[in-house]
Amino acid sequence: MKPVRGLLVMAYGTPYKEEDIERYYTHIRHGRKPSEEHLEDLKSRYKAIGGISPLAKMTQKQAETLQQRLNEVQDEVEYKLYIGLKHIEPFIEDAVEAMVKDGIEEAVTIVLAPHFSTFSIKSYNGRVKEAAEKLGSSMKITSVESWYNEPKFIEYWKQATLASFDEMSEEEREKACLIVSNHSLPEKIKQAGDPYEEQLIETARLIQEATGIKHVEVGWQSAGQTPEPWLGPDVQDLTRELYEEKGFRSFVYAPVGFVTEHLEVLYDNDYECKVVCDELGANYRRPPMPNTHPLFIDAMIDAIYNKLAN
Ligand code: FEC
Repeated sequence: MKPVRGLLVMAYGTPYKEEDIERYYTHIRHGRKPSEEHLEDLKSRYKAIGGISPLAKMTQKQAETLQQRLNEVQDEVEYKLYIGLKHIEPFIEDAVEAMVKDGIEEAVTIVLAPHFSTFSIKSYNGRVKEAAEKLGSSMKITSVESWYNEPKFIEYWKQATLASFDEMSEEEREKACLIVSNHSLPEKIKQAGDPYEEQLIETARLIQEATGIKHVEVGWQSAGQTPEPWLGPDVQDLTRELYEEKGFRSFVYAPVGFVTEHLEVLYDNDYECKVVCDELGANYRRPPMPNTHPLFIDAMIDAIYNKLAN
């Protein structure tokens, strides 16, 4: 029998039904209940995308596809899947407990987010380590920290963005700009040497190099509602500026920091950025997210094997 290796796939998590929204939001806010106004605002955003987010189903599908493919491409170990979420059950700690109960001695972990930051990946991995230590487990854990520059990940976005540009007439293409974005984070992360910003800039550079698209800009989206400064420019402000100051008339949005069509893409891009484009009289395009595309799944497999080899 082959040895079993745990595969812990982690993701942000989403409310499963409307009644979950408040406790989910409270968890995101480190246990502080949101104000009635903020809660209503979030509820209305979920309503606008159809009630709940497709994220829960897609996380499950992505994780299962990754496990299946990992068991196809190699014959040395049997990967056993565990899913751990940041803000709703099954929590990261539940997944670690399940691995320990199952007697898993070795595991790899990966977060369904390509860019490293202390706010995101470091906190996911920290929770894994802490949970294992609390349970007195000596499980060997290998954690992938980022995969923003994996060649197959870039290839996915190359094909997806070029398909959007191919839909344009020659004339439209001349005045079109690709906006590559990620979730904004408080600017203070930069003081601590966080590589998050540079990693997004590098993803954008690699996509531009691979596609030859002439006009590529980097933007930030979905910033939180706090008074401190967040990484910018915000994609909506950037769209206006590029329209007014540089004369672009078509925008292709590639929110490469996300991997599926969830609230931040369906609302912040497909609704909010589209509203800005409509107001300006510009064209809005957003290629499909990676979801379970084979290039995307294989990019994560390459990242796992690169990490295991080191
Ligand atoms: O589809 C869905 O239901 C949920 C999608 C969702 C994803 C996601 C990813 C990231 N976030 C990151 C950072 C922050 C910071 C705050 C924050 C707040 C929210 C709120 C919702 C939410 N996030 Fe999120 N995020 C998603 C959803 N996020 C809902 C609360 C309401 C709002 O502000 O819109 C601010 C927290 C605070 O107030 O203290 C910071 C980062 C990612 C990408 C990495 C990852 O997936 O882990 C970074 C998906």
